[in-house]
Amino acid sequence: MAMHSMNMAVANLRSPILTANVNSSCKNPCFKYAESTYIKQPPNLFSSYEYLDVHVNFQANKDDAGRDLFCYMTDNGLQSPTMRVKQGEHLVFTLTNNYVNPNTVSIHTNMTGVNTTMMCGGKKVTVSSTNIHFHGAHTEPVCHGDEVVETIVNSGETFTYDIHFPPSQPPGLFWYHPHVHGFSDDAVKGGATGAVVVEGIENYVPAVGGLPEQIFVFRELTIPTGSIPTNATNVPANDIRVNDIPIYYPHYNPALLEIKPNQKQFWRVLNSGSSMVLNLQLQFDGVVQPLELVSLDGSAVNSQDATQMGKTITKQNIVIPPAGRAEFIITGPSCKVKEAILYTLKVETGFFGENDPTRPVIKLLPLKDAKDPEVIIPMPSKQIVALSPLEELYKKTPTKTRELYFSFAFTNGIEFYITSKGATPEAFSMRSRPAIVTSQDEVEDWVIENQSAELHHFHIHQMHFLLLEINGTAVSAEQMQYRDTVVVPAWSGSGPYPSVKIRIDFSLVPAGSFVYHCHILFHEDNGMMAIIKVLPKSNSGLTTSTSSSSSSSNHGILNQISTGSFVGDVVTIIVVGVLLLVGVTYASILCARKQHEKLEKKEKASQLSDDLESISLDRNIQFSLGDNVEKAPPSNLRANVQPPSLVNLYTPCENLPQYV
Ligand SMILES: [Cu+2]
Repeated sequence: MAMHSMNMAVANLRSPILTANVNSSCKNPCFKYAESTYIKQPPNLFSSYEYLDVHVNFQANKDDAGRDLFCYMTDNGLQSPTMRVKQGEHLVFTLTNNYVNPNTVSIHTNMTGVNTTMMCGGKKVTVSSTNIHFHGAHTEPVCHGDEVVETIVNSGETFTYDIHFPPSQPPGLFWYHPHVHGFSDDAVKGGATGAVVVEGIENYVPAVGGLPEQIFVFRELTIPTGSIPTNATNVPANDIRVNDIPIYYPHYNPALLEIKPNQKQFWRVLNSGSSMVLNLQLQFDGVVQPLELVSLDGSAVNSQDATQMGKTITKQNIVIPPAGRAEFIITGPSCKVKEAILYTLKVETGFFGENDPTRPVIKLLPLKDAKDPEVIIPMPSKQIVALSPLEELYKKTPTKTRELYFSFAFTNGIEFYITSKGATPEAFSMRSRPAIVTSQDEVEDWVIENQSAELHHFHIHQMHFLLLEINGTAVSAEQMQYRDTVVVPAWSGSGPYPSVKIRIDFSLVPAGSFVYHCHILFHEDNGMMAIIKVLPKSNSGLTTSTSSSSSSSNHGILNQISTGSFVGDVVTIIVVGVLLLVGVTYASILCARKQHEKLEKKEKASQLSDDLESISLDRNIQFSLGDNVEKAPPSNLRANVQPPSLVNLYTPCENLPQYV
């Protein structure tokens, strides 16, 4: 971190952007803590003089169970730090890609026919390519900004992002992660995620002023196939880890959190999994505790209505889709509470959806001498009564309505789509042109339907949108919040398709091209993404398209053969039939595909070059560092042996349990 001036930042960006600078100094990359250990906060990096200037390495590793792990590490060994900036400030994020993969020479098939002269950074996409998306930032989708389609950072290369959070950026919890089409699922599931905090939420929701802050970054961890007993039931799609403490199936020993008795804390939860849905509930001795919801997706609740601004919403459980965030106030257990547990409850994901069962994730231990977290939220410096300019969008009249839908088909194995009604479904590729063109003149309502029996999670870059309806019914005042990611429920196989209706004020959105997609990243990698192009305000003389006419020549041709309602009905019937017939096949294909990918990776791993051998040497010292870094592989924990738990040594409010 360094003091920075605007000129220095600009000069930095004008210097050569790609250098052969593989930093091999990152030791112990992508470590995990042992299960049932105390939660530590991710390291914090704070802005200074309007800039946060960081150098971060994209690192890869494998654990002893053979899982691919990915993470970000600073040169001095901070793993996946939280970037803390204020409204109006810059995050200057220099990324070095240290991921070496023997398959690097093979170019992603999506690149065929791509005009690489238009690309920013690397000119090819391989399995070791990476880049960064700053999720939820209201910033420009340009080269060196928050642009994910044409920006590629290949192995050994260094690239600098300058992310300007505008003064109107809602303060709250955001995050960063790789977003290379075709490879985002593995990287995010492997753990390459970190939090971004835009400071100042206390001025919007004064109730958080003075509270200790806990950031919880939830990630996934694949379950090695061979470790699951043959008679196992209710196996989750993935294990969960919170702040890099794993919670392994089947015993689900939660991570431990020490907290002063009855203490109020401000919890900021990021679901950075690539597919899991969290459904958080806090229970003390089986009694559900209130969660005072402060913010969703980094936007204070009740921002849509100046008369309610600053008021929290009392919830018994909070659903957080992959990529979503929830910030809320909890009150810690008293000394009389014997068991205080934060659970994630089972989520209905649809017939084809993954299994996200009920699991304990954090056990709260009231301790009189509990240490406070590093960050205490400041007291409000001013009371802001409306989150300008997002306020009162619900009162505006939309200038345009669009209809989109999620679907999939067994093309090229399996493809996933997000399609504007009337257009032909098309899996996203690096060649894709904008599917929607609009302008900053428009206020648009989008109805997004789910025509498949698995839920999807709609996300659009560079903005927040307002949730208006679910399944054609206006949502309650409590649900009508600004978000950047929203669940679109699964279709049951009969009846109307589930849908959500959202409103976007494009006058508040940066001009340029960016993407919208499902945030189940396996779906995104396999096509469920499209580009929207936002033109500047109308005095430029440019025109915009409607939902049934796109500026893209491809889409224009497809629209000429768009279907009518009768054909639409026939298609619906066919879709129903296909869904019923191929349900089991679909699941088998997914399993087989995953299995095949794992085998491929195993084969490739056996061809590792000297580069990877050196990484392997690093790995040998990985588990000797740190008090609670995981030393034993988790595979033995799948057996019917309950590992020892620190909790057995614990007496509420008296003794601080020691590590064993
Ligand atoms: Cu999806």
